[in-house]
Amino acid sequence: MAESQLASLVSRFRGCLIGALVGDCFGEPFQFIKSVQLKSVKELVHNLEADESKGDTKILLYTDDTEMRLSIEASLLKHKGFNAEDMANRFAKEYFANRNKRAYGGHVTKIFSAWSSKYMVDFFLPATLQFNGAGSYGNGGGMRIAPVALFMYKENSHKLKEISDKITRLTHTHELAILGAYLQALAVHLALNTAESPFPTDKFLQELTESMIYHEEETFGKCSQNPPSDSLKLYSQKLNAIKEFLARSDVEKEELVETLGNDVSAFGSIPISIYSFLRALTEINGLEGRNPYERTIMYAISLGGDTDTIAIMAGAIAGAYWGEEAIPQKWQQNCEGLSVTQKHADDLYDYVKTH
Ligand code: AR6
Ligand code: MG
Repeated sequence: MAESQLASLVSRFRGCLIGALVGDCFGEPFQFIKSVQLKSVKELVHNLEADESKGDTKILLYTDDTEMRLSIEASLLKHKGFNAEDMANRFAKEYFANRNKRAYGGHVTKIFSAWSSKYMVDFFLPATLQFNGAGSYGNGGGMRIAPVALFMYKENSHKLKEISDKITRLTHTHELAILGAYLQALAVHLALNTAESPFPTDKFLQELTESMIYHEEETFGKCSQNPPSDSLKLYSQKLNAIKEFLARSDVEKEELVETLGNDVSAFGSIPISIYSFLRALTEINGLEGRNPYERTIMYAISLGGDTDTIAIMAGAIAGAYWGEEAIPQKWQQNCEGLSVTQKHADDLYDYVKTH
């Protein structure tokens, strides 16, 4: 797709959710591999593209990331907004139906069990008890948040944050998980609303950074007697690091991972997902001939670590900007859950058009 041709809004809605789905399904096979190489990511993609449907194509399965994303979409559409009980029940129902298939996070499943009690009244309570009351800082909030940016397409970032926070708090109450999920939602929301070409990287990073500085101060306090320690400015600092990395041409994977992370924590995965999208706006060695969406997914996975979740988050941002057309048909058709994802994207688009 030529850089000057921006995708239509409906194509961006579909691009966002299908872009996320592909990231999850393509990232999943690399999830537990110690050292992922770009060469092996290319091999997976080449095999999949070369296959002429001889009957031996193995559909790539989605993980907990997509399972929970689909529940969020269904619940938002049904209730025309956030409904804690309905969303919690959908999360739990899907988990108990497929519990061995989707590789859920190590602790979040305790919350599903608590919700299933017939005495359950406060659906926000079980998450507050995780990790001795500290709450989870896993990336489970960020991995599933993309549809919220679509649902809130016409709203401002404060409204976006309100709903992102509520959905995240159902399972993750650590402030870094909540801020991280909001950062991911905002990145998708900004990409979706960007009508400039080429993509305005500096403006995008500046908006994300300003918003994170504001919310980090709001969350942790800006009182001068009690200045937040470095760790409490994690996201704005990592966004600054992204800007510096993008200005250099020689960044090694080790340095990136050491600074931005590539693990199951929100702060160790959301920044590197945003970086992957931005880095893939320009050519990447070894990925010549690939479009920016394809580069985003293949590059994000090649960084290793929590590959399905990093690729789902990078893919949602890339798809929201580049649109459905940038995602090769063959890639889409090899993913479990394509038709329900397409339907949810169209339903969310219809919802925002009429509200
Ligand atoms: N203290 C120590 N470790 C923590 C803490 C904490 N406060 N919070 C999280 N962890 P979980 P998720 C670690 O269970 O966020 C799937 O593979 C801890 O090791 O809340 O939904 C998905 O694809 C815990 O087991 O689940 C995602 O990649 C882990 O973070 C990921 O898991 C995950 O936190 C999402 O997991
Ligand atoms: Mg994961």
